[in-house]
Amino acid sequence: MNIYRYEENPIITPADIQPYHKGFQVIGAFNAGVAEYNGETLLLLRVAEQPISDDPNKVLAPVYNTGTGKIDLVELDRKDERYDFSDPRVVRDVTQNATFAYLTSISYVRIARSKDGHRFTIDNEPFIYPSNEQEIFGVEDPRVTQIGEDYYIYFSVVSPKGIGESMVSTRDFSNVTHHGMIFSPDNKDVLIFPEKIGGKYYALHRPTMKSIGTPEIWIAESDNLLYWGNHKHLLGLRQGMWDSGRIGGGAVPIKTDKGWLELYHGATMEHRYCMGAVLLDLEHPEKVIARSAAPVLEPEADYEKKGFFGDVVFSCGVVVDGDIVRMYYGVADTSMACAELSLQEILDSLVYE
Ligand code: MAN
Repeated sequence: MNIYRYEENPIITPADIQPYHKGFQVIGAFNAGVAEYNGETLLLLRVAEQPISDDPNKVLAPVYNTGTGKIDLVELDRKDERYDFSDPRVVRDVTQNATFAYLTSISYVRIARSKDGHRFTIDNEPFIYPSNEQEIFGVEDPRVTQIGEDYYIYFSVVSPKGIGESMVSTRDFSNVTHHGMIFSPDNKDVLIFPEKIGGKYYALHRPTMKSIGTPEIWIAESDNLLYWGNHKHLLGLRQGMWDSGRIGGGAVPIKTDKGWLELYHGATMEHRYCMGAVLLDLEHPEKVIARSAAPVLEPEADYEKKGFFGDVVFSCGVVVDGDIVRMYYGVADTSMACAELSLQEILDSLVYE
């Protein structure tokens, strides 16, 4: 597979972004949703900000306060045995089956705009910011589906009640309508298809089971994009392969004459995240036709291997221009990169079921 990684990668780094919160540092600008609007490529960046702690023994966990609209800091002692601090992303509660007690940063969505797809100017203000009880630990990993003039943006919302997916819509990336939670916890990686199929909207989603089952991709249908039903399991993990630990949808499905091409992420149990592809039937997207044996893109470059959480390439959106797939992707939970791939080469690399 020919992969052209941009020479200027990473194209956006935390250093390019002014913190929105006083006393915080930007530790991540990654996992951006992608939209084409008004002749520009928009990256809906997940910006992660972390409170600066001057005491190395203390972790300051940021929590959005729905009353004041500000971020409160919860002070945690690294020696406190009730908590596990080993994962840089989260603080786990050892007494509660290692569930997340806090996140170590808070994420929101900020827009970066570009005319050439290479050089981006970043908005000063957040675009989607926590606003309710379900979002007090932040909003993450947005994806954008354009249907006609409307852009539907959906993202993970994180709170002590779990991680679900909420949706907003906009026509101008300025005025936003909130539609609430469309997939209840625990669920992530929703991808809405860009058109109706057989009179229904379709979405991929990724429930995370706590009792039985593993984090795999499901498909659901809807009449109105808000209420989703007829859920079916679509794609599973594969033991011993690059997608053996967890999988989830990545970019909005691409319509080709061979079927819907979905670029999805897969990780091993050791949390090495790669991108791969699956081809779904054009008229019956719940049918898998073919799938990548090897990843389409895997962490190889230094900026993909090293960072806040290394060995991660994670795409939430692409721009398709003829045969060229411009894949924007988060690297090491830190920055944004871009690579160009050939649509035909991706299709040719798939193994038919
Ligand atoms: C995982 C990672 C983090 C994220 C949390 C909550 O640990 O994807 O980046 O903040 O889940 O969604």
